[in-house]
Amino acid sequence: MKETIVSGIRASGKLHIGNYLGALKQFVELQNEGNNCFFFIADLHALTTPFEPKELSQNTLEVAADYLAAGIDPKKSTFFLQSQVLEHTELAWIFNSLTSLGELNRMTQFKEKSDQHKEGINAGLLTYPTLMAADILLYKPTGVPVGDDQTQHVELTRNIARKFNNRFGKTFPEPKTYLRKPLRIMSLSDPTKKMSKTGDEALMLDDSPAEILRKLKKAPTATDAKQESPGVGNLFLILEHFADKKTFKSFSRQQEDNSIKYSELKNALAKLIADHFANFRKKKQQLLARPDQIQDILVQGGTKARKVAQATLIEVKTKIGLI
Ligand code: AQP
Repeated sequence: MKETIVSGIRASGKLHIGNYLGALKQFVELQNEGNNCFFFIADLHALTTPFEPKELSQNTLEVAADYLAAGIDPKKSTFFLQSQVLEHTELAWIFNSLTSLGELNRMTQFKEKSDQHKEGINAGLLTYPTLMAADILLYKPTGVPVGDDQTQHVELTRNIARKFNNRFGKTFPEPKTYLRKPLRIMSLSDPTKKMSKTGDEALMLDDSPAEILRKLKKAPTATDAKQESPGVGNLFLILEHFADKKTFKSFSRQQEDNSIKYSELKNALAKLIADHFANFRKKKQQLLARPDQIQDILVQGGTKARKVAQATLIEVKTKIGLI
């Protein structure tokens, strides 16, 4: 049975391999399986952490090009910019009024991001999950493909849907999280933190082969393979996704018998990642050479998304007595 799928990615910077393996790769698979997909660039969510106007518009173009170069096809998916569909913020306001402060305070992302951006903690960062609930529920999806770090927000979305349905009558489905395999790629420089666009240097999808190798070379490993090392665990996690079974087994065996040379592992991994994204890099360059075309795609996608979003919002407003 075909599913209705919704997901988005913040316009806070170019996408990295964590975004790809945790989210984007699945978006493309779900689209190509023929599901009814809504994918957007969360530019409003990008306002919740420090930003510069010029960088924000450039980041939005970069993320759009990342989506398209990775295989999101605007003929198959509704692909749009969050801020161009005004219903997102309107429904978010309604959901703010149905959500307790306690629930929002419990969100681990709020705690993590407040620690990361101590100078600029704004109310938007706290209410991020109610905007995310609106982003999702406007399209009444059955599934939300997100990485491991976003599952708590999807859980809150389900609670909001349930609360709304109980009080005002059945309106929203309670969408499930699509986690084909829970996955969290960690930072290369500090493998106790997740790889993130706004954190330490991440492996970007359009990094050149030389850049990939340079970044991997700096990743901490262990002096003795028997030693428990989160850095090595992270490299193997990435390897598992880019190497064939034979290569993965060979390095795993070397790790077990303590004969591994981490420089060889890093060289092999750098080549695998660089080869995997060779076509992607070409496509992204071509896309960025025509920003007007990217904008046209987003405007058309926005028009399509709005039709669905408007119908849901009218239903919601009627049920809660706003019309
Ligand atoms: N390290 C990661 N491993 C696996 N999945 C990840 N995702 C993000 N980082 C990892 C997944 O990517 C999707 C898009 O994320 P987002 O930009 O909307 O929000 P985020 O989780 O806050 O992403 P970043 O990269 O950490 O960006 P910044 O630095 O701006 O906060 C989500 O599905 C997420 O789970």
